[in-house]
Amino acid sequence: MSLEEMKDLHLEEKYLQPETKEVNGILMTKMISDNWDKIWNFQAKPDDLLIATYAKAGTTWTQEIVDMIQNDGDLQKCQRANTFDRHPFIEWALPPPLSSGLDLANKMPSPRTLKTHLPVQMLPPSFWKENAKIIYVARNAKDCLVSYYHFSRMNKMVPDPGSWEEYVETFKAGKVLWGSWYDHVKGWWHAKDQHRILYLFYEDMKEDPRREIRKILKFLEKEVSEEVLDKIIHHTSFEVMKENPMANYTTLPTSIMDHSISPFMRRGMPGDWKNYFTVAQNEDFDKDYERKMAGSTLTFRTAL
Ligand code: PPS
Repeated sequence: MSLEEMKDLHLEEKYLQPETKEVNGILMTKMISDNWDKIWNFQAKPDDLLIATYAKAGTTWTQEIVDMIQNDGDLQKCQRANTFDRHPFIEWALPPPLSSGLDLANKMPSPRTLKTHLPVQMLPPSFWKENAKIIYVARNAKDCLVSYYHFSRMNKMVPDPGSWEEYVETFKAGKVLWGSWYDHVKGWWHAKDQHRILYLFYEDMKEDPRREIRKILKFLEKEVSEEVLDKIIHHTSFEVMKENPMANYTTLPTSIMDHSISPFMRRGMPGDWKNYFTVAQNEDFDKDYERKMAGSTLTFRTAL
C-alpha cells in the first residue's frame, strides 16, 4: 500500500508515534498489546525457523544471511521482496487493512522464516511445543542502545526517544519497546541450553562472518560451495546491504522511516558507542551493568 493510499485511509495517526501499553510488565505498542491473545496463540510449525533478537542487534543482517543460504546464494530470489515481507515479524500488529506480522505468517507457505523481538518468556508457546529452530543474535548493550536511539529518532512507528541523556536512562530502566536488554539477552541465553537455539553475537559476525555463517549452515543442516559462501559474505556485508533497497528499509515512506534523520543502515560496527557516551555516562552505565548482569556467564565485547 502506498503512502497516498494510507493517507486516504487516515491511518497515519493510528500507527505513527504509537501509544504504548505494557504486556506482562514489558512495554509494547498498544496495537501489540491489544492483539496479545492472538499473538500468544500463534501456531508455529516444526519446520519454521525463527530469528529472535533484541531490537537493533543484527536482525536484518541475519535475515539476509539466512535468506541467501536458503536460496543457495541466488541474488535474484533474495530480491523478491522487502526483508519485512520475506520474513514476517510475528508480533508486529498494524491497523487493518495493513498486514500484521501474524497475517503475513499465516498466509505464508512453509517452510517459513519468521522474526521476533519478544523476550523469551513471551514467545508463543507453540514454538517450544513444535521444537522449531531458533537463531538468537545478541549485540553488546552500548551499541544496541546507540542504534536503538537513532532508530527511534527516524522511525515514527516507535516512541520518540527524547534527548540522548534521557534515552540512556530509559534504556537502562528497560522502558523501551520489548523491555530490558539485560533480561532479554540473559533470558534467551538461559533458554539455549534447553531448546534448539543457536546463540550468536553481532561482534563475532563482524569479526569473522565466514566462521559465523558456517555455524548457521551447520544449524540449518545446509551445505553450500566455497564460491556460494563467498557470495553470501559479500552480499550480506554492511556496505552492500546499505545499498540494497530490499534490505535497507528505504522502500517505506519517509513519513514512517526518515533516513535523512538517520539511515536504518547507520554505522554497522562494534564500538560506535564511544562516539556518544560521555566518560561519566560510561562509568554509570558500567556500574549499573555489573549489577544487572551479576551472576550471568554471558559476556560481550564492546569493541573489536
Ligand atoms: S531491527 O529494526 O531491530 O530489525 O534492527 P536490526 O536489523 O536488528 O539492527 C540494525 C543494526 O544492524 C546494523 N546492520 C549491520 N551491521 C553489520 N553488517 C550488516 N550487514 C548489517 N546490516 C544491518 C545496522 O546498521 C544497525 O546498526 P547501527 O549500529 O545502527 O548501524
